[in-house]
Amino acid sequence: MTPMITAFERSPDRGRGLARDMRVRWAFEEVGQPYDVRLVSFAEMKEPAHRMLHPFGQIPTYEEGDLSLFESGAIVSHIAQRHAGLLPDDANARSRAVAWMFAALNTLEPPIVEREMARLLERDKSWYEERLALLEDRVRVRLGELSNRLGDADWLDGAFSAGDLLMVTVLRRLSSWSELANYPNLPAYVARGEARPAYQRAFDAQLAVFTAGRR
Ligand SMILES: N[C@@H](CCC(=O)N[C@@H](CS)C(=O)NCC(=O)O)C(=O)O
Repeated sequence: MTPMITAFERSPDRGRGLARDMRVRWAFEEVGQPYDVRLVSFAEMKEPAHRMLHPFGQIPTYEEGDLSLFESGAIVSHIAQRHAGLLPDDANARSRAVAWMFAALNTLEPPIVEREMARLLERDKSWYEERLALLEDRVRVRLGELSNRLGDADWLDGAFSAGDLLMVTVLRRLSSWSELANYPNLPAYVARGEARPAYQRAFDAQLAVFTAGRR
C-alpha cells in the first residue's frame, strides 16, 4: 500500500522546501518508497476530518492502512525504522542517530522557529527589537555548539542518517538570515544535504505543487 501524506495546497514559502512535508518527502526519497500526497487548504486543516488525523490541525500527516501519524519527526522516524538507509544497523549508532533527530527538533528547531515567529508576528510591538536580539542570541548559541561538534565531518555521526536529514531541514529555515555564514561548516553541511539526489527529487516535487497552483 502506498503511504499518503498531506501537504499545503498553497505553501506560504512558495515551494522553497521549508514546509515540514519536505522532510517526509525527503525521507521517502532516501529509502526509495513511493508516496502519494493529498493537498489541503488552511481551512481544511482545521476541519474535524483533518483533526482526526492531526489534533493540532496542521500538516504533514501520514496514512498507511490502519496507521495514521502526525508530527514530521515521528513520520520520519517511522519511515527510517521500516526501511534501510536512514538509520545505522549497529544498535548504539542507531540510538545516537535518534539522539540527533531529537536534537534537531527539540534543541535547534525551537529557538529558530521562535525567532521566525517574532519576525512574522511581533514587529509592531514596542519591545520587538529587544526581544529579537535575545532570540537571535539563543539561536547563535546553538549554532556555535552544533558547528563545534560537526567540525570537519561530513555528517553528524558517521554516515548520513535521519538525524542529518532533520538537522539540514531545520537549518534551512535560517536561509534568509546571513548568520549561518558565521559558522562556515554549517552552510557546507546544508549544501551537502541539498546536493543529495533524494533531496532534489523531494524539493522538485513540493515546488511543483506551488508552481502548478499559480496557473
Ligand atoms: N511539530 C510539527 C509542526 C507542524 C507544523 O507547524 N506544520 C505547519 C506547516 S510546516 C502547519 O501546518 N502550519 C499551519 C497551521 O499551524 O495552521 C511537525 O513537525 O510536524
